[in-house]
Amino acid sequence: MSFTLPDLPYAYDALQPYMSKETLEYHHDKHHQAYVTNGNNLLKGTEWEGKSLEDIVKGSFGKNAGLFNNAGQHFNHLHFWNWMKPNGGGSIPGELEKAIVDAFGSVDKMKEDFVQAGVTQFGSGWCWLTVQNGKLAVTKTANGESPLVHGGTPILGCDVWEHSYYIDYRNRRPDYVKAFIDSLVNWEYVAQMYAAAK
Ligand code: MN3
Repeated sequence: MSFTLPDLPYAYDALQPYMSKETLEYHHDKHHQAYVTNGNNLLKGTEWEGKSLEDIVKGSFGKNAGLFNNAGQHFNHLHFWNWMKPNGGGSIPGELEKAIVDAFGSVDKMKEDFVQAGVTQFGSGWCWLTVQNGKLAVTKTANGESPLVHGGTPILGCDVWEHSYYIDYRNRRPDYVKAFIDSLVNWEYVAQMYAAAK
């Protein structure tokens, strides 16, 4: 299976004022497209040709850095577009909310931990809400890694590479991650991933 770039699930200007049209044009059309193009080139002739994206990501980790970086970022971005929606960040579906309260004590504490993980990820990477050993946890990873290659199943991730926020927030990464968790998250999509992961 080769990688393809899907259209955004909303208009380029639909996430304003939290994420601009210009950011989405660069991030989706240039950055994600590059992972797709480079990933396809690097996949050719490898043992992972014809495998599912998740198998390629897990299989190439630690074995083929070029392929892993591009396939990992393709996986991360496919979900990232769906982890956001216009007028996002509202109420969390009941079963997921209960699991968050069980794991963190409150929704606010989970959000605080999530922002802290994004802010303290040194350099490029992602912060995550992940299912690890049947329980929800907040983690962070560098570059194109995700909980997939650390024994977990990601259900929400925020891209903290500078290309994701520098046009809109400049160096204010904390403001960006806070806006993401408070005003952009598509909790219905997160709840679907949680239901499939637990
Ligand atoms: Mn990105």
